[in-house]
Amino acid sequence: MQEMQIYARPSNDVESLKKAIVYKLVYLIGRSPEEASQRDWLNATLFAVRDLVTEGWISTAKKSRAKDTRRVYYLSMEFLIGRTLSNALIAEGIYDRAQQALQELDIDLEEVLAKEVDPGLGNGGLGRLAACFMDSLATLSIPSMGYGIRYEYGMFRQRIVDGRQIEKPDAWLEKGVPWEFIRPSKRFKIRLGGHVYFEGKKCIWKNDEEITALAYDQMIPGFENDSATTLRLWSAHSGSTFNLADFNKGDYFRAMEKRSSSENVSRVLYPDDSTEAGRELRLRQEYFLVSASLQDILKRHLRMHGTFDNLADKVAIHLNDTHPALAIPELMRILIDENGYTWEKAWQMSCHIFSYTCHTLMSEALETWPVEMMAKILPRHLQMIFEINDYFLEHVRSNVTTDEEFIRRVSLVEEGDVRKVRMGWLSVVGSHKVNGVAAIHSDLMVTSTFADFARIYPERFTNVTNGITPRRWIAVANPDLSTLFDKYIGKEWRRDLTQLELFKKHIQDPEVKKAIPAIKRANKVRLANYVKKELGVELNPDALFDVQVKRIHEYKRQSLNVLHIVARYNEMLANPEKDWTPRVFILAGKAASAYYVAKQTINLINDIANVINNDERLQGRLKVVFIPNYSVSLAQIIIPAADISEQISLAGTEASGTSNMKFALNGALTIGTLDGANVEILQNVGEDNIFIFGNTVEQVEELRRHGYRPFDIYQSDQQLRDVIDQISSGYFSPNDPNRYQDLLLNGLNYHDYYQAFADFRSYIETQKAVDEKYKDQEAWVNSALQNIVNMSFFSSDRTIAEYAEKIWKIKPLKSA
Ligand code: 475
Repeated sequence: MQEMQIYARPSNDVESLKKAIVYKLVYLIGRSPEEASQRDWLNATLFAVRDLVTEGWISTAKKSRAKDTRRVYYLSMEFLIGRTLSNALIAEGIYDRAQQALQELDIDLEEVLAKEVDPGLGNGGLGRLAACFMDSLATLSIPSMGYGIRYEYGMFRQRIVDGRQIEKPDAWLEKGVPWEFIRPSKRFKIRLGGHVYFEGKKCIWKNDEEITALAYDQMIPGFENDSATTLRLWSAHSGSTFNLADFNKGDYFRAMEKRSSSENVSRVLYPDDSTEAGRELRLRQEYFLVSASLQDILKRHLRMHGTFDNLADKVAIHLNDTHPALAIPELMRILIDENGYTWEKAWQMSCHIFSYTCHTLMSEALETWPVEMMAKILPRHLQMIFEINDYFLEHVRSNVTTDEEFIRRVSLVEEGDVRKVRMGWLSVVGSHKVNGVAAIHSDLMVTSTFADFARIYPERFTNVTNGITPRRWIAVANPDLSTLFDKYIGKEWRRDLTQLELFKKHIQDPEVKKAIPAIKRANKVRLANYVKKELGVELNPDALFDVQVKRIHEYKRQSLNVLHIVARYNEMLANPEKDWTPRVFILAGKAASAYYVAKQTINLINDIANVINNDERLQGRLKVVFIPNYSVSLAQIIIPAADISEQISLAGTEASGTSNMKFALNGALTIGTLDGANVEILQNVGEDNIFIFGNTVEQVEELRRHGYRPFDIYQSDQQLRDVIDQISSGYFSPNDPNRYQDLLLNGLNYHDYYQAFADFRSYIETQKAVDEKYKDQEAWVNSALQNIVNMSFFSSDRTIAEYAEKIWKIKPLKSA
C-alpha cells in the first residue's frame, strides 16, 4: 500500500500551542476555559504536548522497522519515570513557549506542573535508573522498548504522624493519565498453574488459570531529536477468561468470583527494597511481566521475519536484576515446546539474547523461589530450569571441576529443608553478559557473590558504571544552572554532557563564581519555602544544607548521620560561643513497611528534630528536618538545594548509588565512604573536592574476620558514648524513654553489623573539615564548580552507549 501522509505535525509556536491547549480543554476534557481547574489545564496541556511528540514517535517506530536492526528490550519490574510534562517540554524545546502560551491564558505553568501525579512505579535506585535509561535510549535513538507493569497502586505514600511512618495507598490512576495510550488490541493470555505431561517426546503444559495482560504505552521523547521510544506497561485484566478448572467443574459462580482476584497480579508494587519476602504474588507478577513481554516481542519478530531462526540477531533482552529472570526458561519453553527447536539450538539463541545487570551485593537480596511454589505456579518452567541446571552442571563437571562442593554451590537449585531456585545463578548461566553498576561493585561481584561463576565464565562479567540523565537532573530540576550553562557553552550539553569540558574555561570567570552560589541560594530558598509550607519549619538559606535522601536501610547508615547530628548538638551546647557553621540537616526516604529498624530510624530522626528545632540555645544554627514522602519530584527540589551530599554507606555495600551523581552535578560536595560510584566520583573530581572518610572494603573485611567489637569503641570514645547514652536514656523521647533501647543496645552496641561505630570518629573529624571549608566560601565555590564540570562521565547517555556497544551490540538509528 502506498504510504499516505494524511496527518501533519502540529505547529509549536506560541499561538498554535495556545489554540491546541484550549482545543484539548474543550473537546477532549469537556470544560470551558472559564470553569477549568488547574488539573484541567494540566491535562489539556499534556494532551497538546503529547500530540507534538507523537509524530516523531510513530516515525521512529517506522524507521526502526524499515532498518530492521537489532533492538533491545529492557525488562524491569520498576520504572520511576517521574512527572512527564516538564520533561517533555524540555525534550521538545518548547518550555518557554508553553509558559508564554499558558500565561496568555492567565495560567501559571509552574503551578500546573506541580499538579501532575508522580507515578511511583518503583522502590528506589533500580527503578529510577531504568527511567534514566529510557530517556537516554530515546535521546541516542537506540532501537529499544521498555517493558514493565502498570501497577494500580505504586509505592505507598509516606506520612509522618507523631514522628512515625504511616503508609497510605497511592491511587495514582484515579486522576487519569493523559500521557498514556491504551492499546486494546495488544492483549495476551498469561497462563499459570496446572500440570505438565508428555505426548511422545513433546511436552505439554496444561494450565488451569488464565489472566489477560493489556498494554498501555507511554512515549519517552528523546531530546530535540524528533524521536521517541516506548515504555509498555502491562495491566492485568480478567477479561473474558476464567479460572478454567472451576469453569470446567461447572462452578460458574466461583469462576466469576476469581476474575477480580486474577487482576491482583498488577494491583500493587512490592514496597521492598533489596529484600524480598518470597511471596507467591510477587512470583506471579514477575511471570506476568515476562510472559506478556515475550509474547509481544516474539509476535513482532514473527510478523517481520516469519521465522525465529534469526531471533538472536534481531533481539536483545536485558534483565534489570533477577526480577525478570523467568524470561530465560520462558523463551526456552516457547522455542522448544511451541516451535520445535532442539534444546541446544534454543539454548544457544537464548544465551545470545539475554544479558543481566546485578544491582546489589547483599546476599539476602538475592532472589530465590521455593521449588514447591514454582511447581505449583509454573510447573513447566521449573522443569526447564532443572534441565538447564543439568546441562550447566554437566558443563562444569567436564570443563571446570568435579569438586562436589563447588558443584553444590553453583547449582541453580539450593538443597536444604526447603529446596529453592536461585534466580541470580539462573541469570548468570542464561546470559552472555553480566554487569555490575560501578567499578568497585563489579570487582566485588567477581570476587564474592559470583566468584565461582567468574571461574566458570571469566569473559562473561563486566562493568557498566551507572549514570543519570542531565535532562531531568539539570534541565528540569535546576533551570537556573541550565541557563548559566547555556550562556557560556550553548544548549548542546543537554544531549552531550562532555560539553561541560567547554565550561572548564569559564570557571575562573568572576561572573561564574558569583552565579554559582547565587543559583545555589535560590534553590535553597525554593526548598526552604517547601519545608515551611509542608512542615512549618523555618530554614535559613545561608546555613549549610546537608542532605541524605534515599531508602532507609541499615547499610546506608542513616544512623551514622544521626550520631553525628547529636554529637554536634552536644558540642554546640557545650561551646555556644564558638563560631559554628550554621547547618540544616535534611533527610528523606521510605522504610519498607515490615522493616522495623528502618522505621525506628525514621522515628528517631523525627524525635531528634523535634528537640533540636525547639532548642533556643542553638540560636537557629542547627536544624533537622525529615521531609515526608520522598519521590522523584521531591528529589528535583531537594537535590539542587544541597551543599553537602551524604553518601555514607559501609564500604562494599552500596552497589553504586545514583543520587551521589545528581548531587555532585548540581554542585554539592560529597561526604562519603569509598563505596559504589563514590570511588569514581573521587577519581573525577579530585580529592580536594570531596570529603572521603571511613574504612575501606579491605578494612571492613579485616574487622569482620577478626571479630568486630563495637562495644569497645563505645567504651573508648567518650563523645560516642555520650550520644548513645543520651538517646537510650530517652532524652529525645521523654514520653517513651525506652523507645530506642533495641535499636541502640542490640542493634549498634553489640552487633553494629554495618560498622557505624568503626567509622564514627573519622566521620566526625571529616564533618569538621566540612565546616572549615564552608567558612571559606571561595574555596567552597571552587570545589562546587569542580564537581559540576567533572561529572560528564556520569551521564546515562555514556552508560547507555556502553551497554549498546559492549553488551547489546546495537547501533543508534541514524536519523533519515
Ligand atoms: C542499589 N531495588 C544502588 C541502584 O543500580 C544502585 C530490590 C528488590 C526489589 C525491589 N527493588 C530492589 C534494588 O535492589 C535497588 O534499588 N538497588 C540499587 O540499584 C541502581 O545505584 O546502589 O542499591
